[in-house]
Amino acid sequence: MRADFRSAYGHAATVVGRAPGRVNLIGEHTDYNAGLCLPLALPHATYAALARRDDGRVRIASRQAAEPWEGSVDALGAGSVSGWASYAAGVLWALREAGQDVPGVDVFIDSTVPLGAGLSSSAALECSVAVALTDLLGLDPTPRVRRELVAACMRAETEVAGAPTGGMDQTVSMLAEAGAALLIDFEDHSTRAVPLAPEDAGLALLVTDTRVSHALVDGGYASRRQDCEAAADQLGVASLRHADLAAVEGLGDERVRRRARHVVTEIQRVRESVAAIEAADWQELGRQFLASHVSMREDFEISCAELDTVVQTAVEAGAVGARMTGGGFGGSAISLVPLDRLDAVMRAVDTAFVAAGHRPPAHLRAEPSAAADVVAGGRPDPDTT
Ligand code: GAF
Repeated sequence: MRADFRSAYGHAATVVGRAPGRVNLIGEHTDYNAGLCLPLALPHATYAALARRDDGRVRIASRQAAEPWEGSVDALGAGSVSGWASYAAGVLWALREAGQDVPGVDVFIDSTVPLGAGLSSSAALECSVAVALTDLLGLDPTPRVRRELVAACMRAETEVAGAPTGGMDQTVSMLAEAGAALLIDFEDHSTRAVPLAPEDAGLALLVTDTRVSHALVDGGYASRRQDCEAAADQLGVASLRHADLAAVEGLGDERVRRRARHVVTEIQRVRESVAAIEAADWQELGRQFLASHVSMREDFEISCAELDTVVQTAVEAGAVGARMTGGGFGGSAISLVPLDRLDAVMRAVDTAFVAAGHRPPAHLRAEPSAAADVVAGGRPDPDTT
C-alpha cells in the first residue's frame, strides 16, 4: 500500500489509516428514527495512505477505481466532487468546517470491504481518511475526538456525497470493540459494547453478499425516511422512538402505517436481541432475525428476491435464523449458523441462486473486530471467504 502510494505520487506516505466495514446484527432503519441498532465491525477494512502537501491541492486515487480525483482544498463542498472520491474529499471538507486546519493532501485508498455489498464500504472509506488525517494533524484519537470524527464523516456522507443516511455505519466503524457488537442508542448517541461469541456455542455469523447492487443515493432509502418523518408528524412525536404500537396501528395512510410499524417493532427486537445474546439464548436471537426479515419484507418493503432466497434457503439448510442486513434493495444477508452446517448452508444458497438464475453470491464470516485506527503498514493480503 505504501508502495502504491509512492508509485502514484512519487513520494512517501506519512500515515496510513484503517477503518472497518460493518454488518448490522439487527436494528435496521432505526438510526434516523432516534432508535437502537446493534452492528459489529468486520475484519474487512479500508486503508487510506496520506501525505501533506504545501500547495493546497488534494489528490485522491484508489486501487479499486480507475479515475483519480484532483481539486483544491479551498474549493471542497457540496457539489464540488461526485462519485466515490466524494466520500474521501467530503471528510476533508467536514473537518475543515469543524475548525481543523486541513492542508492539501495526497491520498491513496485500498480496501478489502466488498463494494456495494451493504457492508459500509462508504463509511469505511470516510473513517479511514478521518483517522489518518487526525494523525497528520497531531490529534490523539481520544473517545471525544472519535465522536467528532463520526460527526464529520456523517456530514461528508449526507452533505457532500448526498446519501441521506443515519449514522450507524460511521459510529460502529469509529467506536467498535473487538469481540463485541455495539449497541447504539440514537436518542443520545450513547454506545455500549455487547460481548458476542457465538462460536462458544458452536455457531458462526455468516454474511452472504447477493451481489445485487445497492446504492443509498437512490430514492428508495430517502423515501423510507420521508415516510418515517410523516408518521412521526402525524403521531405528534419528535421521532418514531417515542411512538407506541397502538397509536401506529391507528395511522390512516396504509403505507406510512406499515413503515412506522417496522421501525417501532424493530427497536423492540434490538432490545430483545441484546437480552438474548446476554443470556446466550441463540435460538431466541434466530427468532428475532426472522421476525426482522419479515418486517423488512412486508412492512418496510426493502428486501428483494435474492435476499429472500438467502434467508429461506439458509434456514432450510440448518441456520438458526437469518435476515437481510443494511439499507436493503440488495446487498447482504446475515445468518446465524451451526459451525457444522456452515458448508451445507453456503452450498445450499449457491445452488438456490443457480436454480433461480441469480448471479453467484459471495460468503464471508463475520467476526467482531476493532474500530478504525492508524496502522504501520497497509492492507494485508486479501481477506478470503
Ligand atoms: C445504511 C445507512 F447508511 C445506515 O445509516 C442505516 O440507516 C442502514 O442503512 C439501515 O439500517 O447502512
